[in-house]
Amino acid sequence: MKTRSMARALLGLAVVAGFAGAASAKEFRSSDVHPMDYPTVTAVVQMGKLINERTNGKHSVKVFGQSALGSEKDTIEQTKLGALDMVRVNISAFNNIAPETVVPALPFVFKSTEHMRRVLDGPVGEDILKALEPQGFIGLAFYDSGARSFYTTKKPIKTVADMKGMKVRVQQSDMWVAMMQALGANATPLPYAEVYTALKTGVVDAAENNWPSYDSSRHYEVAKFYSRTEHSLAPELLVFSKRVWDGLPKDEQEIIRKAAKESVPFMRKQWDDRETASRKTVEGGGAQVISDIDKKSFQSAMQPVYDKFAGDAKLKALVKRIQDTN
Ligand code: GTR
Repeated sequence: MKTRSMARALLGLAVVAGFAGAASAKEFRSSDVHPMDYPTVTAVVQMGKLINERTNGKHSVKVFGQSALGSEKDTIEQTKLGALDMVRVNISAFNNIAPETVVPALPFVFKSTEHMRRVLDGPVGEDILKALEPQGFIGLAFYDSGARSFYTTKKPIKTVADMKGMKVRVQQSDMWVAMMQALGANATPLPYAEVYTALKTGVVDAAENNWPSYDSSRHYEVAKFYSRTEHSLAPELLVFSKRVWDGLPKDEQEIIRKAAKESVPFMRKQWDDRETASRKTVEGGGAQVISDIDKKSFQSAMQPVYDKFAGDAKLKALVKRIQDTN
């Protein structure tokens, strides 16, 4: 009898602690589509270490990689509901949720990696992160994702004309679908984890990504022509569930925000090394790199995408602020 009432009292305490949220220690769960050694994953692990130190061991972060918790689209949904605490995705996965996120994914919007970093580290970046809040997310940080280029299974792409009628896998974003239409190709939106099989079985003829993803996903084994179109520098994005966030005390929110920002230079260092290493791996693994690309032909085909997805005054202004950043 005594033990039972004690157990009941303990259970009551646990419930109260659960509701209080803020009072209880937590292992924040974060999702990623990449393997555990990928720079987006190691950066979030690093951020978790900082959080753990600075909350004196109270909170920690556990990253689930390799799409173990689901696709980017699904894990964003879970994060909104608070079933997941954090998610690291490419910004394109947010395109259909918050229109401001379309802007940094737009083709050829940045002049260089340095330009992209300066823009996202500044007020434009902050405004885009803030635009996520009404949708249920706290935007914590942007990570690098390098330049995305097309890779194909049958024949290399050199000019826009080569893309005519090609079936191209894209991320689950209407803007990306429109981009393929503008290039004369047919877009097939698919979760990342399904791309290898889609390329292998001929469901698609092409996909596009940066060096590290082309390498770690082993897409280079099934699509060996890598054409350096470098059409988008769409960055990576790390967000926290607003639902979970609102239950945390201010000082802990600050610790999380700061740790996320501090993980950015850590990530960039790893990213730069990884781009070089991945390029070596894919070339060693038989990929044929095509550098002689008519980039102008790609760039000039993109106007309809800008008109449709960055046509209103607010987004046009955001594009202009990017172009005006040195
Ligand atoms: C990668 C990115 C992933 C995912 C993937 C894709 O570059 O890091 O988050 O968006 O591309 O193409 O689905």
